[in-house]
Amino acid sequence: MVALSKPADKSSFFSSIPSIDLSEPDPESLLVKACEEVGFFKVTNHSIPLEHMERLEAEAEKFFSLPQLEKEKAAQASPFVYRNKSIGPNGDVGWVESLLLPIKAESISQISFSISKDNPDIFCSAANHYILSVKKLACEVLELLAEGLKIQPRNVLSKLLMDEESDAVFRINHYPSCPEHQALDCNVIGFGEHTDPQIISVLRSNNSTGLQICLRDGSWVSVPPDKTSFYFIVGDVFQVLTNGRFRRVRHRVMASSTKPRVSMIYFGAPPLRERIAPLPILLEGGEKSLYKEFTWYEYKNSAYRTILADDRLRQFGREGELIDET
Ligand code: GA4
Repeated sequence: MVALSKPADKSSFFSSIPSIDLSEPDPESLLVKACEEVGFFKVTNHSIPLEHMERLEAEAEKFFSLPQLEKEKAAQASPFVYRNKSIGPNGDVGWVESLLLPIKAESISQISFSISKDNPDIFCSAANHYILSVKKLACEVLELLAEGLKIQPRNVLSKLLMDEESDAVFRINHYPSCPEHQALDCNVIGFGEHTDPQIISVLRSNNSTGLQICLRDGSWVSVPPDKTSFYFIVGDVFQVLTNGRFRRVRHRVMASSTKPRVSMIYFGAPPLRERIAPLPILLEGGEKSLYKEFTWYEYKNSAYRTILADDRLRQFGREGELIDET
């Protein structure tokens, strides 16, 4: 059921993944460079305490350790989506089980009763707390990026996430270890390669390996585990908003034969009605837009008709313009 990849590419940990220390003065230009060159960076010294991350992680682990039937039953009665070894609606599979949660506080409170029967308040408060903090951090980084790009107003990007109607989602992935594959010289795909459709994703995982990103030259590199930091992933819509200046990054997760992985990802998205096109100020020098205009609703709908590895942005490119990639 779960795809096996070719033998591992023996990629070493990528020591030069951009790492941005938010406590240093003027991180803007480093952030812009990271988005332009890699589409991926790590953020350290961000002021979200490790206990807050671990509190939600522990709650999620409790849910994932329930009997399979109970997890499936819980999901039927609730607005969240639980998936086991299946990703999206079009047949993608992976060695992963996930919770996909809407992020409005009312929904979280409703969901908590299904996720944690014994103690819904603990899950509810841990999830709300974590999501609010991560959203705040994402907005802070988007504001620094706007400054680095010299675009006004400073909240031109962050307001899309702050909007009451923002279509952001939150995902918790659990990659069980797969000891039965230890002897084989192949890797088990946890979550197949893809780009995120949204603006920016903020990922945090337990101290486990598995996440890999694809560099401009097509090589895959492993992201070193770091449970205290956040990894930021440039999504398709951010590439459009910057007219290709920032590059979305393909990424994937390999399952481990020894250590289970838990990751929590906030996908920062605009409201469904939002029209997506390059920011006008970035076209002032006479640069042409590389993309046809679309709403986030249109993009999301079309994304849900694709399979994971597809290039979802291609059909929104203007004819004759060279858009991607390596
Ligand atoms: C990738 C990023 C997020 O995990 C996600 C995924 C979504 C899903 O699992 O339901 C998608 C995938 C993601 C991209 C294309 C479509 C939609 C599965 C799939 C085949 C929640 C998202 O927003 O897009």
